[in-house]
Amino acid sequence: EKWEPIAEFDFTDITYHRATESGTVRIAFDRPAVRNAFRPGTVDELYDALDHAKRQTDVGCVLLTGNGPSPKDGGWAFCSGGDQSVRGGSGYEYGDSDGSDGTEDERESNDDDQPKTGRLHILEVQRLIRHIPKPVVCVVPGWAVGGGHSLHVVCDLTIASAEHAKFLQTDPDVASFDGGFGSAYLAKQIGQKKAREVFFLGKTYDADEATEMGMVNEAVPHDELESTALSWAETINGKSPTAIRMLKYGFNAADDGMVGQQVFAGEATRLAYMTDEAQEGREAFMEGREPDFSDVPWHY
Ligand code: 1HA
Repeated sequence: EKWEPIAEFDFTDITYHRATESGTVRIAFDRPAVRNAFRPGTVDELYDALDHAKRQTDVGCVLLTGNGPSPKDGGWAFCSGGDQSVRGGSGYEYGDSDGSDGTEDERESNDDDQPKTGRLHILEVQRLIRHIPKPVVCVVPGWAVGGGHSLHVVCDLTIASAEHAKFLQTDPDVASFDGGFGSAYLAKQIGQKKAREVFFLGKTYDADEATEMGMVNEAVPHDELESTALSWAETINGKSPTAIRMLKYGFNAADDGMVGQQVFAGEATRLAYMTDEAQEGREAFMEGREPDFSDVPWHY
């Protein structure tokens, strides 16, 4: 078996595995009967898994995918975005995976007189994918729709099933809109006209078209999707972790403005702390003397 479950979590809406032979984790939406739509609890689980993956210093790559096929009709999906069946007047409502209406606390938060706390924290997940110090590869076995499409956009790489992957933006159909990475960053990938077409016309694109457009790296036969993704991850895991991390943040920096600079600079500080120069600065302070940087070269 190539994967083993990460036991410390008791997830209901996602699965979380670690590869037995490499520093790769696989996070998958696990609601195939609804094309892997996410509800608030799904998104919270996804956040927790990604945050855990972030902290594993022996993990270099995250695969983000959707389990399938659907037990109902055999259809495949990466993710169909926000679960429309739990979308209420002011947000998305929490509920249990068994279809019941949730715990007492959750029900309370869904009371019509109460402010809804059942919000989809999907934009926080997008930011985590963006800032996690390792590549996130989106593995698309079927539909990538709405907020699911936006998730694939924000991932570092996308690999898609040649037979089953389909890319579609329905945001304006359901009166939702991702005015951030899902649209503006998509335009950086495929150009302004094409990105506006994706959102304004809501056409469905297959894996070859999406590859041609530049938002998918490669379309591969469905049977080879997971093994190819794993081999990409293994390739990444063989590279210099520092170089990969600095490159990811370098690619992000210009588009992420001051936050992009901050994230990049945080890594530069980490590297700088490892120098003799930084040791001298700290030691001088601790010893109550002036720092002596006279031996430090002004590199060119
Ligand atoms: O963009 C955002 C956000 C942006 C910024 C900030 C927050 C955001 C939060 C959310 C979102 C969004 O994601 S908005 C976009 C929400 N998603 C959609 O509008 C997609 C709705 N689904 C579809 O268009 C289609 O179902 C499909 C293209 C994904 C698949 O079509 P297909 O293959 O014909 O299957 P279908 O029969 O439609 O679906 C299979 C089952 O899955 C159906 O249930 P069943 O009749 O078997 O009981 C269907 O209702 C269910 N399903 C599919 N997608 C969703 C869903 N149920 C709930 N929510 C869904 N998203």
